[in-house]
Amino acid sequence: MYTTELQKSNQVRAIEDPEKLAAFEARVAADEFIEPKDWMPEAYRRTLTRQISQHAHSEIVGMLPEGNWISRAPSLRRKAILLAKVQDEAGHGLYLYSAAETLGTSREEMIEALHSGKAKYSTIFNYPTLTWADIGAIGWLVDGAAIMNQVPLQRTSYGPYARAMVRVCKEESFHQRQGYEIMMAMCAGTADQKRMAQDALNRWWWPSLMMFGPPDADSPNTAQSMRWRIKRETNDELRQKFVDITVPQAEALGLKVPDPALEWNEARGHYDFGEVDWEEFYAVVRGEGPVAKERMAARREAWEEGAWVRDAAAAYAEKQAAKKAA
Ligand code: FAQ
Repeated sequence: MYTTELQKSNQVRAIEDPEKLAAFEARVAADEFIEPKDWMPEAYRRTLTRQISQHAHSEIVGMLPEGNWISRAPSLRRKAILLAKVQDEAGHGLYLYSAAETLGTSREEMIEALHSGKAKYSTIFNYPTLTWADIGAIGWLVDGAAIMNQVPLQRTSYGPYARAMVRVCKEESFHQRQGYEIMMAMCAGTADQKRMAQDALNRWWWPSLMMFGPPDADSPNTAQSMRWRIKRETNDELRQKFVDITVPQAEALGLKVPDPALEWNEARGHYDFGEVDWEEFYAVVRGEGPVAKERMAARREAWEEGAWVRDAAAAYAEKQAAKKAA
């Protein structure tokens, strides 16, 4: 059972110095950035460490489904673009681990939490990439959902996270366009290519909606994170925005969104859409996604095989420090 919002808020108030807490909350309310050496409530530090490190893990695990297609991209141009995109994701992971480290948890601890299954990463990366059209669908939908979630995070209250998001968002918008351009090429191609594009949309649509997290009513973290301006929009608000922007893009491609309940609601000025399969979402969060085991095995192997690089870098740094001291 999750702790209720009121219990959480009472715990924070019971533990923290009331004057410091009030001053902190006033700064957040005035939209000031909180910086690493500033005083912050422990729960704020914990929530940010959790969210930023899980975001970093998602970027790194997110390299795997697409990395799988680098050697099979259909042309040199596509290969070069995909290679650059996957490298960008590594860069995002690195900025994010650095931002999380400023809160006092080491990179090794975060990686250990990922490898032991204690830390989460986005559910979306537990689905397989079966055809080239999946690479288009990932750029269009997955990067599209990521941007929708990350643009507001450029105004998150923690300075290092907000600044990392500025660069990440610029790169993600290039990623989204490259994905949409793959979909455009496939939809303007042969009947088989268009069928592949539709099949990719069918398989990636619902998992993309899951990326925004559980409905607000079932989200244990949203209310406090909104109050502390860690999150600037709720899971449901962002999911709705994503649907509203993406449905016309599917129509422009001549593709059908796989949701019979999808309908423009004139009165609301938004699309109504069907219920996400939340049981599937929670199963994937628990580590039961279709390729979850493969993803974690690949990450562990990469970590172990990269040990010599980390050791060499540490030995080099030690040598340089000794030289400087002498
Ligand atoms: N997957 O109370 P909430 C990308 C967990 S980056 C797994 O609503 P919160 C780039 C959540 O952690 C994609 N777990 O939680 C790319 C919490 O569990 P905990 C990643 C999920 O934090 C593209 C519990 O459920 N983006 O794609 C998910 O307030 C292409 C309850 O949920 C970010 O991480 C999920 N989908 O809101 C790379 C953005 N949803 O930790 C390669 C930053 C929820 O308490 C290729 N993060 N959970 O045990 C966020 O904005 C938030 O953390 C949310 C979740 C919105 C994801």
